Amino acid sequence: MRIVSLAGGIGGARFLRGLKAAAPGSDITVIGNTGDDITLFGLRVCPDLDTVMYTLGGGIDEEQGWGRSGESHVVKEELAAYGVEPQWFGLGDRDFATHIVRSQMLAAGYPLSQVTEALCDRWQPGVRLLPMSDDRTETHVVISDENGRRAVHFQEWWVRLRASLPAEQIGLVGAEDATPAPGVLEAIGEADLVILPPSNPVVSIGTILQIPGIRAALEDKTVVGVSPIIGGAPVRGMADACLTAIGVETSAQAVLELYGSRLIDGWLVAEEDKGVALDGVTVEARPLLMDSPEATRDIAAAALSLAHTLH
Ligand code: GDP
Ligand code: FO1
Ligand code: CA
Ligand code: CA
Repeated sequence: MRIVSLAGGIGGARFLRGLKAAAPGSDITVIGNTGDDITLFGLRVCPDLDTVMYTLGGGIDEEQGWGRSGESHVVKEELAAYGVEPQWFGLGDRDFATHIVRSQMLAAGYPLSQVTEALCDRWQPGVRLLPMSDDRTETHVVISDENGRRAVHFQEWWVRLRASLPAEQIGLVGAEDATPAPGVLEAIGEADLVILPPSNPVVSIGTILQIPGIRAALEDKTVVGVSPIIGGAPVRGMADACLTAIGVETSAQAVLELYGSRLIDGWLVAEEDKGVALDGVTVEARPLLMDSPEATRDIAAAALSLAHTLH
C-alpha cells in the first residue's frame, strides 16, 4: 500500500511512528513542512524535517519532542560568550552537525530534497521524507509591540515570545513562487490514500497546502485527517493561538471546516467531540491522545480503516 502523509513537527512525527507500526510493509512518503525553517549563525535549520527524521530514526529527545537525545550545549555557550545573537534559540551540539552538513550541501548547490535524502541515509527513518518545496519559504507572523506593528519570523514569535503577543496575521513568505519539491506531486498521484496527522492546521498542514499544486493534487485522493484539537484544546503546542490569528475557532469542527470537504473525505475526532459533522465527510470518534506507542498505533490504524471504508 502506498501512503502519503503531510507532517509538521512533534504531532506529525509521533503520529508517523504509529503509522509505521500500524502499516508494516507499506510504502510511506512524508511531505514535511519547511515554513518553520530559519537561518541562524549562517546555518539552515529545518526543525520539522529534523523532528520527523530524528523521531523515526531513533535520535530524538523524547521528552522535549524536538532536538537530539543525549544533547550538550557547548557551542551555544561559546556563541553566547561572543555575544552573538540570537540567544533565544537553543541549538545543541549534536544538532549543529546536522545543520552544518545541510548548509554545506546547500551551498554546494544541492536542493533541500537531496540534502534531506542524504541526511536520512544516516537516520533511516523508514519513510521517504520530502520537503514540501525546494524553494525557500518562511512563515512570518505580524505582531504589535512597543516598536510598532511588524512581521517577525515564526520562530521568533513561537520560541522567543512564546506566542505571548497575539498573531495579527500569519503568512508564508515566498509561497506564490514556490513549487512542490521533486517527487511530491508524483507521490500524491500514486498514493492509495493520504493521511493528515494531528499536526498544526495553520503553520504545519496549512503551510504545506499553500504550495501551489499540492492542495489540488490532494483533492483527487482519498484523504483522512486526524483532529489536532481535542475537546476544544490543542493537546500540546499553541495551535489555538495560530487558529485565532486566522479567525478560526479552536475546535475539531472548525478545523474540519477550515480544511473543507473538497480536501477531506474522512475525519477522526476524539470521543468528546462526537457531534462533529460536515456534508460529504465521514466522521468517526476514537481516543486520539498519543500518550503511548500503542495508543498512537491504534489512532493510525483507525485512520487506515476509515480510509478503507471510503474507497
Ligand atoms: P510542531 O510542528 O512541533 O508544532 O508539531 P505539529 O504541527 O506536527 O503538531 C502540533 C499539533 O499536534 C499541536 O498543535 C496539537 O494540536 C497536536 N497534538 C499534539 N499532541 C497530540 C495528541 O496526542 N493527539 C492529538 N489528536 N493531537 C495532538
Ligand atoms: N523550541 C523551543 O521552544 N526552543 C528552542 O530553543 C528550540 C530550538 C530548536 C532547535 C532545533 C529544532 O529542530 C527545533 C527547536 N525547537 C525549539 C522547536 C521548534 O522551534 C518548534 O517547536 C517548531 O518549529 C514548531 O513546529
Ligand atoms: Ca512546526
Ligand atoms: Ca477526496
